[in-house]
Amino acid sequence: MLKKKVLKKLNEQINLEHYSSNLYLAMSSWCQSKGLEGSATFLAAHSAEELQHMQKLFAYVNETGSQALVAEVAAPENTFKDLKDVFENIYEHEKFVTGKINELAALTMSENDYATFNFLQWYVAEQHEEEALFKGILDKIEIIGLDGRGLHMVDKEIANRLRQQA
Ligand code: OFO
Repeated sequence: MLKKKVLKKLNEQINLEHYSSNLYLAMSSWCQSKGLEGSATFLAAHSAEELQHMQKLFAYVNETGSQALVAEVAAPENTFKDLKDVFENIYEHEKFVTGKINELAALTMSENDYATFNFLQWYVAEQHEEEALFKGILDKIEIIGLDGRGLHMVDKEIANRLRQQA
């Protein structure tokens, strides 16, 4: 059984991963509406990954004999200024998620819950990878620019990242 404090934070993280999935789905839809198919496909795949992050937490909580909760998920933003705005938002969001994972890891350590601390290491590594991925995309946007054919080139570049990950 998990300690109450740890269980509460894990359930909050479940909700946050669900929100992340919805946010990236909304971004994918926005990209699709702008004809940015590479980015739309990349973001839809990322939305599915976030659902897996949620389900992994869900399964862990239930395995401990505690109850994972399904709660209301806040509505994400659906409108963005441009593709740079989309990826700036993602990068900021992922840094926020990293902070939450770190808080959780620190809590489990102070509560002597080493099993959960160990479980969370997967998320620590994943956050490191994701921050690097999105920072890399933002760097490309900066280098190529979004004017004229730049937007098309960036969209293709983002589609390639998906292929590299597969
Ligand atoms: Fe984007 O890694 Fe989960 O939230």
